[in-house]
Amino acid sequence: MTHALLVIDVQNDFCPGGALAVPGGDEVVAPIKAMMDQFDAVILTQDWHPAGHSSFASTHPGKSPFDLIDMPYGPQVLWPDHCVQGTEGAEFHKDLRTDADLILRKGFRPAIDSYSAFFENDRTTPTGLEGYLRTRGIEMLTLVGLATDFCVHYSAVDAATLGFDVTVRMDACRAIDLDGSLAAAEEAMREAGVRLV
Ligand code: VGL
Ligand code: ZN
Repeated sequence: MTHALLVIDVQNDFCPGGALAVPGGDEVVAPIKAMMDQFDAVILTQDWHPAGHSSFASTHPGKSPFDLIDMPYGPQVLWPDHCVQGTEGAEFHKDLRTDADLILRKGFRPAIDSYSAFFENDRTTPTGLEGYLRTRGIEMLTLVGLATDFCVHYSAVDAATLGFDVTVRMDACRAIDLDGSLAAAEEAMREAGVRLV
């Protein structure tokens, strides 16, 4: 079976010193580097927002980072400005290997956030990744990266729901952990049939 490594959002803004730093975010780089040669394909995702993106608290007067708002597609956490297209914060961590087959950018539509590498947060707009994987004959996915409880979580659940065989390597992931979001994410991933190792 063709097995791909899907590396989620290992970008400067999610590493210590970044705008939306995930505790220990840079610790995933070394294990990911060591794993990359063991797969038939490697795909990197890159969170890639235009300035003034609707997921940024700064776009909504009176709102603060980590507030929850209602968007036309449902509730949305507001974030500090992060991964703005073309900025240093949106670049991959300098030690991440970028010799991947595909770099998939997501979150570029101003009005919709996109945690998952498969569907945006309206849960219906596809990113095109499913078609890429299927046309390459990829049936198994191992996920690593940032953050466990947001982009890794939603990507893993969508992949399993779409019928891929999905494993999350927890040792190569780190979480934001807002109000129990890590425990909830682990529960949701297990329920969807994702293997957590
Ligand atoms: C992410 C929040 C906002 C992530 C991206 O990569 O988990 N989280 N944008
Ligand atoms: Zn984002």
